[in-house]
Amino acid sequence: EQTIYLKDYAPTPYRIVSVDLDFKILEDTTRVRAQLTIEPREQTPPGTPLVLNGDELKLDSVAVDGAPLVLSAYVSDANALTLVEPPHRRFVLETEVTLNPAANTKLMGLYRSSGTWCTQCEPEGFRRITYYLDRPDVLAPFKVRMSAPKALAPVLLANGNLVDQGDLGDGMHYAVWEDPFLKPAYLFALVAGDLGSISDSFTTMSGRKVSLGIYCTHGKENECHYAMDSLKRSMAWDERRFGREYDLDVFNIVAVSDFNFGAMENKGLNIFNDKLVFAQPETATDANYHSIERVIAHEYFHNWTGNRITCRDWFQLCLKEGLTVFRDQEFTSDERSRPVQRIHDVQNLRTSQFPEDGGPLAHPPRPDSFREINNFYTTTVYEKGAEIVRMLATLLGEAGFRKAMDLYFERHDGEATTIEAFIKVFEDASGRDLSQFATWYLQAGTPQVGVTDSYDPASQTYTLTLTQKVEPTPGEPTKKPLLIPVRFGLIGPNGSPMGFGSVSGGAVEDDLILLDRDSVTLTFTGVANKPVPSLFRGFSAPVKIASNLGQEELLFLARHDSDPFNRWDALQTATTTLIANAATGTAWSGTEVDALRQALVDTLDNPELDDAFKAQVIDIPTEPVIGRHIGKNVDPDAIARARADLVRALVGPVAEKLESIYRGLEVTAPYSPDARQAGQRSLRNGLLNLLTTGSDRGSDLASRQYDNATNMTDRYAAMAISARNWTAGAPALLGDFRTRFAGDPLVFDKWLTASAQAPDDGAIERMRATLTAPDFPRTNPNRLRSLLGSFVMANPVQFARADGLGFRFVTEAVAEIDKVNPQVASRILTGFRILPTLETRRRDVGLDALRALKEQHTLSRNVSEILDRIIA
Ligand code: HT7
Ligand code: ZN
Repeated sequence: EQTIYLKDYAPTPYRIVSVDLDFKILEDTTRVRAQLTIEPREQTPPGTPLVLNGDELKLDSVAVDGAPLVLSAYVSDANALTLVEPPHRRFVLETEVTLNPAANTKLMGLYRSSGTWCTQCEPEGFRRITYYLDRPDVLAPFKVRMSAPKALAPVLLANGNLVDQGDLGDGMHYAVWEDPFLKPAYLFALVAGDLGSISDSFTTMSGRKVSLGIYCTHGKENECHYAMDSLKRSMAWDERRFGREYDLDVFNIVAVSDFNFGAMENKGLNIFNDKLVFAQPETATDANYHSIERVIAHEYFHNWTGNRITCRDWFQLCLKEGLTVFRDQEFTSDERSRPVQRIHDVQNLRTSQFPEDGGPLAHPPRPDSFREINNFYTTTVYEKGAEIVRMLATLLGEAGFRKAMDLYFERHDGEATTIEAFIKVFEDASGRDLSQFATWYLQAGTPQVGVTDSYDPASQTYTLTLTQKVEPTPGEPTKKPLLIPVRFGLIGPNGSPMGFGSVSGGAVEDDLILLDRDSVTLTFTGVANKPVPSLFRGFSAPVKIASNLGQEELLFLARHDSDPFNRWDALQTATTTLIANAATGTAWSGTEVDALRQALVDTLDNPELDDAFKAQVIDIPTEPVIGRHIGKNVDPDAIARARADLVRALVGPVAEKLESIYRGLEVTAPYSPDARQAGQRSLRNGLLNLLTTGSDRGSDLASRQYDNATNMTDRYAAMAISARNWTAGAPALLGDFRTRFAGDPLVFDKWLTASAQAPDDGAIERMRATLTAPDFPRTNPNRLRSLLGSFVMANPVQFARADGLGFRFVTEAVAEIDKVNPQVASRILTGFRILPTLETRRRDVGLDALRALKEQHTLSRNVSEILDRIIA
């Protein structure tokens, strides 16, 4: 199978000047006529063949400038159309193909979701619609005419502005959409269906009125208002924070139920997974509202970072995704609480990106080769990519960062560009040399930063040594040192910030240490007492910190650090260390547990902290996080036992107090998804979680909360907590939830997730029965991900069973799913990346399951690539 290399990049020999598409949508087939105005580039020699991409296409006709081509003038198959010797001038290529959208279960290209025709073209779906130069550096204006039976598709949408529409007789009607902005084919979109909608408008900063629409299945209109509100807030924020104004007269969003990803930023016509649009208190949780707000913002922000300025090739994916994730994180921080959002984002990074970066699927944010680009929409490209942009913002400061972003928009608007060009903008705007910094994009692996320090009271000198090391990753045996920004502070014995006279031995800019070598030793003079260092404030770099701090100092930081992130992190580190040590044979002492308990109770009692922050502090690290901390020879059963034991030891003496705080936190006001109310619920549910794992009180409390809940946040929490702790009440709650919400697919997903995350020995049988039930929707990505994705990522006890049952259950399911939807199958398979961290027995049975998958099935490129990288 072919590997594609960044080093082979070359522009196309032909340009596409404009695109005219005509879709005739009928019940069973769709005919696509494409008229592409094409010309050779100046340097293209006459006689250079023109090769257009296709994927599962069948050509009905082909003509150049209106004249059908003779057979010897072209070669066509499902994957390409080649004009052997195209005219050496501007010409119009006209092709016709016929598609069967209902049979398209891969959900790439044109497909049907619950009867609605819709498209997904990123990254290589447009070639499943028509023959084209399907790559992001081919930019063209698109005009789209579509006709369809009015009864089946009264709504006809595409990118840009609506320029014509009307009746055609015979029950058919048509619409013509024109997008004046040059765009790559991956941003093309079309929707045709019988849909309801809500509408609104937004007046931009220059006074233009933009019509906003959200389209959905009839009856769901009422559940779209939070998405609409999020959209308007996103539009206003991008103007305020980045000076970016929306550019078309229309912005439409369509919610569909079959979708491979979260959402897609097609120009002027975003298409969304319906789970990221629909929200009402009875069926959506606070976490769902939070995700809707974030993803609506993310896709909207792509209009500038992705659409107006796009990627030259797919190796540059991080250029749009990392930057846009950074922008959506900043949006949420401004709209809600900055420290809470930061903790949330770092937790996500540590739970999903660090394992990727430390395992067989590690790759640089800007990879230099791939077999299947769909496998590179990863947490490294997205979340680590966002961290890299955040470090640029840290290095340049707020004003410097904004100046650089302004220059980026000014210099590259309308272009398909690269990571190098992005870095250059930051260099030019700041006058800094960022060549070493650029290594973050080019090298895989999470740096480990070591810390040692000493204090000399006689000379009042404090010495701090920071080291960095990145373990080898696949294909990268040696690593270069990175430029790591370390935001820091020194804290004195009374808990107040400490000043110092001078610092030497390395680059320090205000409260920022630039760790740019394998080892940097800084000497601080004029330090009156031995300080406790607070390093990586706000998580200033995506690294693992091998802290030299003992439990006492960590608890000191938890109490005194002025940086909320580090206060939270100190307690997480203290807790993780105790559990990890216990799981590997070193028991904790009573004093350690008492001190940790006191720190948690003090946090809960502190009236100055908000509830959402407190909820994060009392959230005990999950088994996968502790497994990563241990790193090798991991025994998930031992971790689960140690974790539960520690929670019992922590909760036991204060269970009554925790229960009374829990009771006092009940929200009595009508439900609102705002950050304050959601924070209160998250603290209350965090306490329920502690009480359920750590005492006998939880099971009944959870069952009562479930019965009395007036919103999905509380009901789901009660069920999921019961399931995760497999309480006596868990089976009954799971049973009730399933029947109570039967018929609501998005709520069914919640049941699937809770059921898949339960660690009981019946989990696999329960999942197998669900998956093989005749009415299980086997082609719907949300259902499959809720069941299998949750299982592989969050249930190590059952997935990584020593008897191999969990691994085999997943590989057998993957083999079946792969026949229907390779993207979904390969993503589930990435769960096997934990194998190298497991104890030998478990690793071996996991590898056996993967080898059987490889030997017994014909697999897609998507699945083969992931499989080979894990087995290698
Ligand atoms: N840019 C999009 C990424 C994407 C995608 C979306 C839907 C289906 C398949 C997809 N493959 C890649 C989403 C985003 O990052 O905003
Ligand atoms: Zn994106």
